[in-house]
Formats: sequence, structure tokens, C-alpha cells
Amino acid sequence: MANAWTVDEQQFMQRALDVAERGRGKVSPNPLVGCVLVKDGVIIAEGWHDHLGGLHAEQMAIHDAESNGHSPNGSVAYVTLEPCNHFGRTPPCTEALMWAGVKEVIVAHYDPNPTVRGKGIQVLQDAGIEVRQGLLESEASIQMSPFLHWCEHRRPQVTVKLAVDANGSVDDRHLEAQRFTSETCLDRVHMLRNECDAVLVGAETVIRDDPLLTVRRVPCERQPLRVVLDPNNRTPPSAKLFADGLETLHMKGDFTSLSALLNLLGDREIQRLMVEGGPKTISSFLDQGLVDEFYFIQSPVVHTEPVASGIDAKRLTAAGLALISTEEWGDEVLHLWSRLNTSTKSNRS
Ligand code: AOF
Ligand code: ZN
Repeated sequence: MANAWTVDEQQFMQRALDVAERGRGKVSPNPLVGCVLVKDGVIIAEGWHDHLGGLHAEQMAIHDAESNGHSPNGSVAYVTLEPCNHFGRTPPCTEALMWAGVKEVIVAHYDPNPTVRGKGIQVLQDAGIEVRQGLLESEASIQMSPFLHWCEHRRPQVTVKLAVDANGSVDDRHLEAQRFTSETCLDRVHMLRNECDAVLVGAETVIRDDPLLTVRRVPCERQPLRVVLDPNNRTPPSAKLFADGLETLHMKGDFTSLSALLNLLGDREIQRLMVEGGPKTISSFLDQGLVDEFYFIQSPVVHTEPVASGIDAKRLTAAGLALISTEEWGDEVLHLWSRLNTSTKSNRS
């Protein structure tokens, strides 16, 4: 029987989810986590996991209360993830909550990390702290989906980005290689890259576009790992991405199993992989049922000598994806397709 949550409780957890967003792009391989402390129906402190190695959300919230002159003693903590009970990069949050005198902890999502898995909740309950779990759980699971996916499958969630013209073409043979989407759209793509741990393209894209595949238009603390699939060893050694000193994983030769590649990236704690092109590479991921999210960007421009992408709604549906939202990204329209809100399962073999 699900808990019946009050409107206030839902709003407090929503605030915890909102502040967790402040760590976006900075905490991987940790999840985004937010926490608010509530006393007498009012939020007295907020905390979030801000960057890898930084304080956990609960500890930041307790600090926040103290530095604002509030005592956390007797407060209720709303946390988006089950508090940890282990010494990792920080001491256990369970101890911090007990020491602070928090009387109740409300958790959105349990922590599937093998070092936690219910132990955090158990320790709090053993100490006489009331714990309730499940408030805005599915919202939290979407927010921390790369972490949850990696805990379950030990391989990255796969996010594809593809930009097409008004007729579904990815390129104009008539022109030198050039971007056809707007500046605003490019900003959004860089934001998305910044949320991913690795970016993958095929040799074709390196040969035609000579891209850097770095995050440049938004602040970035750690550049994603670049992965180039080059089965026929065609990538020129002079390509820019081999020359900037950042790491590139160059998969030369007959590396046919994308599934094995995902396992390899998972072993490196890559939790979210962005596949940026081109259509041949993207098609291979779709055909093997390996795509979790698809950012399909449609531009109003019309190419003179089009190069058909071969990817449309029918194809995405066949790959197990569903259209979940449509929004404007500058001059373009983003159609976001996903399997994530129907299932977090994928297929590690
Ligand atoms: C929490 N609150 O804000 C976060 C938690 O390496 P560490 O010490 O930062 O620990 C990382 C693990 O702790 C991570 O894999 C996840 O299980 C949990 N993250 N837990 O209580 C937080 N970020
Ligand atoms: Zn913790």
C-alpha cells in the first residue's frame, strides 16, 4: 500500500529534487542528490551533492542549517536518495543525520549501490528515527537514471543526438561540412554533452566534420571521454581530436560488438554515453536495441543535396522508444524519445 503523501510533503521533496539539479554535470559517477530540512512546516536548510568529492546533500543541508543559525535538531529531512551508511569520499550521512538530531527522514529513492542497499534506512530506523520511502520516487529515478542504470547493468545509459533538416536529411552534399542548427541549439547540445561521461562518433563523422567533441559553450569541470568507432582504420591521424591532449578512445579494426563496447565503458564508470553520429553509427545502436534516449532535433532548413538519415518515428518506435516531449531549441524543434520512463531495464548480455 503506497504512502499517502500530503501536498506539503510533495512540495518539500520537489524542492530537494530542484536543488539536486545544481550538481548536474559535476557529480558523475555519483548521482544527483538533494536534501531539505523542515521544521514547523518551514524549510530551514537546503543541501545538494555539488561536485564529486564534495559534501553529500544531507551533510551540506546540516551545515546550511547551522550557518543560518537554525538547529537541525528535531527537523524532518527530505532526501532524494537513501542516506549512505559507509565511509567513502565522505563520512556516512546516517551518522550526520543522527548526530544532528533529525527526527524523521523521508526518502524518494532507495540506493542500489551495493554498499548501501537498504542499510542506510535500517541504521536510521535502528536509531529510532522514523523513515518513510517512495515520495516522488519516479521523479527521482528519472533524475538519477544514469546512476541507477549503471548500478543495475554496469554499463552506460545510451543517449543519441541527431540533427536533421526539414526533410530528415543529415547533411548537404552541395556544401562544405558545416553546422546547420542555431546557436541556441548548439548551446543545448553542449549542455547535454556536459551531462555525459563519454561522446561517441563513427569514423565517417571525424573524416567529414573533423570535430573536437569537447564541451566549450558551458562551464565544464571534466571533459567527456571521446570514443571513435573506426572499423576500417580510416580516421586521419591529423584529426583535431587526436591533437588536443585530451583522451580519445580510438576503437580501430573490427570491433563489431557494441554490447562489448558498452561493457568496457561501464568498467570505466561511464554512466551516460552520448552517441553523436552519423546515421550509420546511430543505426547500429538502434538495430541492436541499445538506445535508451534519442534527442531528435529537427531544423527548418532544407538541404539542396540531401543525405537521408533513414531514421524516423517508425524506426524509433521499433527500437522500443516512445516520444515523451517536444520543445523548441532555438530555431529547431527537439523531439525527445525515451524508453526510460517505461522501463529502466536495458540489455547487458
Ligand atoms: C548520500 N548523499 O548526496 C550522495 C550519495 O564516493 P562517495 O563517498 O561520494 O559516495 C558515493 C556513493 O554514495 C554513491 O555511489 C551513492 O551510493 C551515494 N551517494 N549518498 O547519502 C548524497 N551523493
Ligand atoms: Zn552520504
